[in-house]
Amino acid sequence: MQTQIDEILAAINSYEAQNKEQLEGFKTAYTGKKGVLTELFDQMKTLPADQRKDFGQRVNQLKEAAQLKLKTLTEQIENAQLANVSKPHDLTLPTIPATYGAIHPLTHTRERIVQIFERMGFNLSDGPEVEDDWHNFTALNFPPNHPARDMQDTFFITKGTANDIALRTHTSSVQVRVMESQRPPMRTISIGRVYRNEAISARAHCIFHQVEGFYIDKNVGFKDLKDTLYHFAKEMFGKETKIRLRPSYFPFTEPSAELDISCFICGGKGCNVCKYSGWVEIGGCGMIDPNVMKSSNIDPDQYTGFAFGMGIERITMLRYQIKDLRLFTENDVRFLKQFDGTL
Ligand code: 2NL
Repeated sequence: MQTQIDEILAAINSYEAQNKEQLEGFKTAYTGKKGVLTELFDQMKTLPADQRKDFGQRVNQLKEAAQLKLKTLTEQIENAQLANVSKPHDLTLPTIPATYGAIHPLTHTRERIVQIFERMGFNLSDGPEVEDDWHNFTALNFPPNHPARDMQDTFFITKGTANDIALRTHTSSVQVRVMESQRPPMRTISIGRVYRNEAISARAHCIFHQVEGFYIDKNVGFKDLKDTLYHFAKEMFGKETKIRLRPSYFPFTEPSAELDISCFICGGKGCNVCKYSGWVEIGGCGMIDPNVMKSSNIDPDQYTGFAFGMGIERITMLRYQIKDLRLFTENDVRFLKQFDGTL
């Protein structure tokens, strides 16, 4: 019995631990629940009473030795780790690459649009996203019973008053504010978030972005509209781009047209982006309706103007061949990381 305890004591005293695993090994072998010490204490209970006291004392000495050893080993390993951390930096190691954010693709498109129109002499206007009925509908020649004024299409904040408050459904409301507060000649664009009461899908969203612009002066004609949009299309989508205007209807312009560009993916030959038509729609345009001019106290007999509107998401989806609108608002880094970090 004595030799057995001496042997264990010798083993404890000579135990060496270089790492945490070996430290754990010590605990398992000696101080742990299933370790030698527990075993010896169990053995003690089976001894005749006259031997128990002596045995117990020795096992207790062994326990103290084991605990002291455990403390020493723990300290040794902790110190070794600290020493490791405070080692001088290895200057030959490659640096950790810096991770930069990326410009959101919608921001990228917006900045490019602003740049193109600013170079043509347009300035940038801004206005509220929470808008009144006058600026969002009435001043733009929307009749009182137009479907866009329906709760189904518009997020109203107050409804049933003389001048309802709603989230703007297009950026034309900003254009109205410019027409009211400035005098021709005026060339301006407004860009921003607009809201429609729509179910979210790959092709529709309740929040999206538009750019709208107008040019009002004496003798502004449809040719000026065409030239401006043609120049924009070439700058935005490449020199070879062609435009096409298809007759359409908007309450605020007369005549009105849809704006198509030749498909820059297939060059007009037909592909699944243009649905084999060779053309893709990017917005609408027209000559500003005389009623709209009158609402802002601009004399339609003296001045004429063109106006246009385009979807930023639509243009961005074409530029990068993005197939699902929801990607723009989900902020999944796997999507965002694919775009340039710079403008
Ligand atoms: C589209 C159509 C359009 C306008 C927007 C406008 C603004 C004023 C007066 C007249 Cl102040 N018009 N904006 C004109 C024609 C079309 O947008 O499809 N947008 C995505």
